[in-house]
Amino acid sequence: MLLFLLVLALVTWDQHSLIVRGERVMIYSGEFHPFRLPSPGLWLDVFQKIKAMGFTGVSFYTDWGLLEGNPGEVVTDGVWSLDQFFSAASEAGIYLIARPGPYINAETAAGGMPGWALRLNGTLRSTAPDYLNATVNYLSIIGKIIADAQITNGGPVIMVQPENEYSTWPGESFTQFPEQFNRQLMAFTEDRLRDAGIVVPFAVNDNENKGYFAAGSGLGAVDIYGIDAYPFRYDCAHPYVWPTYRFPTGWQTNHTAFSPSTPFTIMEFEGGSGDGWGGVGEDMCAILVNNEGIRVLFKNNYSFGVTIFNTYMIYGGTNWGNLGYHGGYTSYDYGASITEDRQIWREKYSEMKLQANFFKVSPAYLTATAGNVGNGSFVSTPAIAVTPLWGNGMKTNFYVARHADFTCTGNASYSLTVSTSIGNVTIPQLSGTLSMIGRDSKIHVTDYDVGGINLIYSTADIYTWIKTSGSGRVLILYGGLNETHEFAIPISVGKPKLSSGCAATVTKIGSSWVINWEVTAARQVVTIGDLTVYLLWRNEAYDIWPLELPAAVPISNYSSISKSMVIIKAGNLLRSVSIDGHNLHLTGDVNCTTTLEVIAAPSDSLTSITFNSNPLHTTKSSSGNLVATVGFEPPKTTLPDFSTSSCEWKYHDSLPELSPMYDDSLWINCSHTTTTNPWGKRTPTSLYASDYGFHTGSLIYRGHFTSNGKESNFLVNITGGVGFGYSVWLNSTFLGSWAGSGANQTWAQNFTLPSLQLREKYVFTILIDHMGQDEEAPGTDAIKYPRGLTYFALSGHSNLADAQWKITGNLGGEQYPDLARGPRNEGAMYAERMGWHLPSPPTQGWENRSPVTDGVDGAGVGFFTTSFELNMPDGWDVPLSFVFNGTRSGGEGTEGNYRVQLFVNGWQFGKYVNNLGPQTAFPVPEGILNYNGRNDVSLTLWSLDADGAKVGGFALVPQAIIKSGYSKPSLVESPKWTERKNAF
Ligand code: IPT
Repeated sequence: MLLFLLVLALVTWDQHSLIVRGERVMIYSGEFHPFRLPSPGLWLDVFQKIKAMGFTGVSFYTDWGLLEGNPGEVVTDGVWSLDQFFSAASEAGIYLIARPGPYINAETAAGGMPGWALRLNGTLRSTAPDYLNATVNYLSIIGKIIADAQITNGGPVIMVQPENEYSTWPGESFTQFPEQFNRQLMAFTEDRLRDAGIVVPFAVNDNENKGYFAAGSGLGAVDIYGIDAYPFRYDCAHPYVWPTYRFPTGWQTNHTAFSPSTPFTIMEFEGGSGDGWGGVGEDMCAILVNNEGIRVLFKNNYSFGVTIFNTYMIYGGTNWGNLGYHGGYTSYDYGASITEDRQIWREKYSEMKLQANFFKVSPAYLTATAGNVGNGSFVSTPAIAVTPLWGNGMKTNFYVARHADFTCTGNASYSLTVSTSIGNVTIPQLSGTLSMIGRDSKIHVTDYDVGGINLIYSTADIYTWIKTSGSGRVLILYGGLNETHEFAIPISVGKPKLSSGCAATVTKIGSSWVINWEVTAARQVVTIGDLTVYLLWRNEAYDIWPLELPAAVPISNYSSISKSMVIIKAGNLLRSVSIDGHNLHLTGDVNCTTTLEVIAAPSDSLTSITFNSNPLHTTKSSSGNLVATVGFEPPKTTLPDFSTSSCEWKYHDSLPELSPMYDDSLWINCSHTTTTNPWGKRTPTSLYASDYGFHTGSLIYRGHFTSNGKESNFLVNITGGVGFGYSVWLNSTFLGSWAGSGANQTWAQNFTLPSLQLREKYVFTILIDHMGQDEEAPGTDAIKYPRGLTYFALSGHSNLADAQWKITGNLGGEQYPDLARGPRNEGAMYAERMGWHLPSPPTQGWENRSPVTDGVDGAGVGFFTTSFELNMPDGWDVPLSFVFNGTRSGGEGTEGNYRVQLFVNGWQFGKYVNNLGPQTAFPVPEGILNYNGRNDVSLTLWSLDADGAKVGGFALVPQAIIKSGYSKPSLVESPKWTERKNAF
């Protein structure tokens, strides 16, 4: 019993915040899915980049569908193992929120359900016994894996979320809560996870913001009630238009009504956005949710007192191997702070870093009480809205200011009347006004504790502060260029001294010094007794890294207010710091020659600096700070040129089904006369791919019939998901294609047949692109919406049952052979069934033929493969992308309707649709790519046009050359081609 209590005490909470190991902590977290970066050796890199932002947490989903593609066989080794995810989180000092589903949404195929679940008779996510039973195996295995990684077992996991947005049920409203479904299903899922050993708190993510499953609300209630919100929505084509209808207001009122005894929690808040086939590209989504959006909307969240805050996504990654749903393409970059290829150049990375670091050093926020949005009482103009957070006992008040119209791109001037320990003051007191320039928001503070020194107020945002040696303190304030700002400090702290070049005015008012300045690009510094205050332009603050020194076990690299920190100015990235004696050891990245400057450290006796273990020559800056330079001489890297004869492409036809010699006797007969699919069937036997175990990549149907000599037309209705396409042949005669659109997931078409001979045997061959299953709202069974041939008719031949259909998808279907790469990596194409996309395919005797200069001649599929060596120097991180040149290439008058799958060492890392786009660059991570040895690259090139297709251009392009302190990832195990005896 005592042990049980000790275990529980590691993570507790009250109405204000989570309390970890007895200490309040701001859970400032970002979403990152291990399965979207299948190179486990790079997980530490991402965690370190998140930690460097000042974040304390990461939230992650696991994808049931990828782990249990074969019912009963849950695969948890290789890239599917979470061991390195947990150890990397601990090493970086990041707490984890685990979200194992079983339903996860997340723009994954079937929302993370295995394909075989589509055949369940019972409604998915209901209490139907077959559905519940289906989840048990996965939940117990993943539950145990997560349980072993809990903080109570020395791991990083502090919270678990069962299910996902399980808030609505068709036809139900909150007042008629559907007990029999929602509550029992949640309770069942929770019980399975508790049985597996989960002891940390459960959280819920309610997208309705209506109190579903809040603590005390009945069966299935969780410990921590949280909400989800996506106020920017998803219109990346109009990235400067901020929708207003989902702008958050009144969240503190909702929270106190629904869950007064738990911390205000946002489980998902839009940190990027998504794009689909035929869209505008993920970089546009990064503009929709950019640094200004993060300033205005994130700060608005803080005004409601959020203390468990997760942004979705912080790093998106890749929908490799067909893991995505049909509404998205291969990139899951998400326009997130960290790009798909792990770079951090997007300005919102820096903006989030400023904000998260503020909360790390502001414990008073964790117990403050959110007030209500107001203006008149505090602020001089109705153009500005101010929401206060009142200090409880700790006296610090926070005033969150923004344009009253939060979308406003204009400027407003204001002054603020704040309540402080020296009475009510209208600020700025000395001169000028505060300003809100464009889309912006400010956090003004009063009576803010800087390690025992009281900052009476500051109009400038606080970035960070630390204790230096003795009783020294260094505080960093920042603002936008040319803004006027002001702070006040008790005269007892000392007399302000200005650095050379600091143009601030200093005035004594009553018992305080008031310092007023205009933000300039040049640094200004004021010293007041033991306190040094940096008055920075925001963009200089971007280059400054507050880093935690390691602490004793168990805190180690996790965040704690008791930790010592250093503040260093550097360029691209700092990852970690340690001090031994007079030596400062830094690890980090540079992308140009970079000066390192020790702004503040707990010791004033530092004399030397190492960077990534290399000693640097140090000097003192004019202000006395220790500085050193990291040189940057990019290495010469040799990359393959796929377009010249230096690169030998081998070619094989990948649609032998068109040949009269082809034997499909090993194919599966579409013989099911019934289906459990809720959409019913309109054909004599079911032709739904999921009824025969095929759920991914592509599908091929073969329809055999004997002609009565009267057939004139062939009608098909086919569904493959948004962006899908198909091509249809009669014997070897091409009948036509549907090339796809960004809007249709189903397309019916009527083909004219050549004249057929009485009593002759014919076969239709239909190749269909499978873009992944849909996601769903609970209770809708939308996931089960079929893929494949849903209807056909032969005019002049009324008995549909005369046609004998066969189907194939990936070889083996649910009994997929490639456990390393998972159940979704392969489709139906012949080359894939033979496994030729795997490294070292048997190309002896194959034709030399290039996808770029030769391509494929008619409608059909060609398979092209080549190999090349890479030899990247150690200590350099060079993210690489395969880039297709989207020129429409083919014969005269061609439409350029072609589709390419990119395989790198056997991993499908790209589905390129030339006529839809928008994605043309396909990042492939180190680890999947062998940076020091042989790589095999293969393309399936499917021309949907009769006159064939050539790939417009294809190149391997470095996206950055970074001298990096990252840990070089080990090579991911990528099994080679071996003969597939049962392949057909
Ligand atoms: C929310 C999901 O929970 C998450 O998995 C992801 O799909 C996200 O949307 C969009 O990227 S659900 C939405 C209705 C808030």
